[in-house]
Amino acid sequence: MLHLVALLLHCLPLAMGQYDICKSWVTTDDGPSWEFYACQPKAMRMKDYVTVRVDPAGITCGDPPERFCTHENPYLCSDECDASNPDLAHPPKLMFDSEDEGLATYWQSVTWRRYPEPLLANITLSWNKSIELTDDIVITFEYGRPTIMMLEKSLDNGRTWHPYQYYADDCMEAFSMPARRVRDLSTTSANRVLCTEEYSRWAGSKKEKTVRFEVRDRFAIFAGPDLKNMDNLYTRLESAKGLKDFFTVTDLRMRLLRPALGGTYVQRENLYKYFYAVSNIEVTGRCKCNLHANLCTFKEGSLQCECEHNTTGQDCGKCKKNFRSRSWRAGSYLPLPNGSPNACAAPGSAYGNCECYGHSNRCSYIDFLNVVTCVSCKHNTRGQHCQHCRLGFYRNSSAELDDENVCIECNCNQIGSMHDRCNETGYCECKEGATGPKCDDCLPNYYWRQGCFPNVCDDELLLCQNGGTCYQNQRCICPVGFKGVLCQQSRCEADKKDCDGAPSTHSSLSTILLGVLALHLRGWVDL
Ligand SMILES: *[C@@H]1O[C@H](CO)[C@@H](O)[C@H](O)[C@H]1NC(C)=O
Ligand SMILES: *[C@@H]1O[C@H](CO)[C@@H](O)[C@H](O)[C@H]1NC(C)=O
Ligand SMILES: *[C@@H]1O[C@H](CO)[C@@H](O)[C@H](O)[C@H]1NC(C)=O
Ligand SMILES: *[C@@H]1O[C@H](CO)[C@@H](O)[C@H](O)[C@H]1NC(C)=O
Ligand SMILES: *[C@@H]1O[C@H](CO)[C@@H](O)[C@H](O)[C@H]1NC(C)=O
Ligand SMILES: [Ca+2]
Repeated sequence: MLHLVALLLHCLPLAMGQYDICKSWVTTDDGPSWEFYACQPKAMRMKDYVTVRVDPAGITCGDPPERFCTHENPYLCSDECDASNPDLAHPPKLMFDSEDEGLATYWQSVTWRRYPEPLLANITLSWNKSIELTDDIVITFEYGRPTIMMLEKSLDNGRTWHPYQYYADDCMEAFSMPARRVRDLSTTSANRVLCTEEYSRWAGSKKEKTVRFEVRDRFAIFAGPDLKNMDNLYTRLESAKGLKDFFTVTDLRMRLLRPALGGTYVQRENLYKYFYAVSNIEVTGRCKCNLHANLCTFKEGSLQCECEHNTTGQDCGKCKKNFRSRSWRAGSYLPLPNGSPNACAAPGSAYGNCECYGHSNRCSYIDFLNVVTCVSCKHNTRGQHCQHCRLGFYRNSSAELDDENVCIECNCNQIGSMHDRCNETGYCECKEGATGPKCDDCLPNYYWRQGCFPNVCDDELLLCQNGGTCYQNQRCICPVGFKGVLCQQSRCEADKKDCDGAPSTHSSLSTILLGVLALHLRGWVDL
């Protein structure tokens, strides 16, 4: 029978909203203990933690000062951008400030004075932390939205980039893609990268200011129009491959490819009205903590999960030291409503001190040795604690003991080496004449031919004699009349009968005839 306290605490996670507590103290028949749940931090305004970079250099207006005008007032070009004057400057940070006074503050680019050369700008946002988007990305443009732009994302702190969404007033012309709307996607295409024309057409710069990346519309495919059925979304996030990752980013990049044109063609005589101006970039999301943390704090310039469940790392992506008797796993939203914590195994459970560095999740007690040992070590490890490398592998010196890459295959050359074991630095043991870490090279004065063999001839010590030439260190090609490994032997000495130098006076007619016949045959064969 459960005590009332337990019942009350059980209801707590639901009352407070889903997945926002990691553990609670419950009392059962066996006495009080902790109960653990899958948990995640609250969604936050991510623009407060971002670093921004605008490319190329010199794309921000005001250096030197420049005049510009608007599509609404194209012949009154009295506005000025001046980087040296705080009142007239438009630096990138104005895309992330809070506009308390209600007055729009914005980053602004130089004008399109170099037309027809394209006016290109990249705005790159970096968090140095995996973020899970929970609401739409909303980019607000003053003075008109770009006619062509692209949104890209990175999942690895900017090392690789992937298209996220394409935006154009004519998708076919700009990207050779048909125009689609997120609202028309289905459960199987919810993570499709598409081109939309919804945010690029001219509708007056005051009326339509925002460009969106629609996270809510994609969630709604599973959770219904008002996101009422979040359980269904969470179930899908666990089961549909790639769906969670689709909403995860470490960096975002807006590639602005063509500015607003005011609904007509580019007017070359007035290029001061073409530029980009962004007043706000709203990114709402939560730290990705693999369902092992409900807090995420800003420390030393970076977001960091406050990991529970005896996990650690920026994303709670591994088990704490001494809690590695089981492989690390992310928490799961399932089963509903509390999910599974998939906590790292704590000491005190069955074989508390069985450390396997994450290479095994099973320990066994060996009676006659009185030791607990890891069973079926993975990642090419072996040993009581999976702390050694299997034969034919060596220790990766730049990897921790709990790294999946801790053991590297020796890769000894099968022919050149004695066996496929190697020493701690990856060196194989070579047969005679072979060398190199993997024994796939030959020592000087050896040549490679299914193994290393000593040179028969070379240009220094083992010289072919009597005008013979050395062929690939393997043999001497001897001139007519000589033979032997180094052509050191005259055929005359070896076989007095067909000695070229001194033709025999006793040669009979038949030998001559045979010779002629031989020449004829050779000629015939050559033909
Ligand atoms: C913008 O970033 C892309 C890569 O994502 C790069 O190819 C392009 O050259 C950049 N453009 C500018 C103007 O820096
Ligand atoms: C990124 O975050 C990691 C982990 O918090 C930190 O060690 C590193 O210094 C950060 N890098 C930058 C460029 O801020
Ligand atoms: C984590 O380890 C602590 C001991 O340091 C233990 O009290 C706690 O129950 C463990 N948590 C989980 C989820 O295993
Ligand atoms: C050694 O380990 C590091 C860290 O995990 C990894 O990046 C590297 O690829 C490993 N080296 C090899 C040869 O596997
Ligand atoms: C491994 O073998 C190589 C070549 O024989 C040698 O230079 C190296 O010192 C050896 N490393 C160790 C750790 O024994
Ligand atoms: Ca602003």
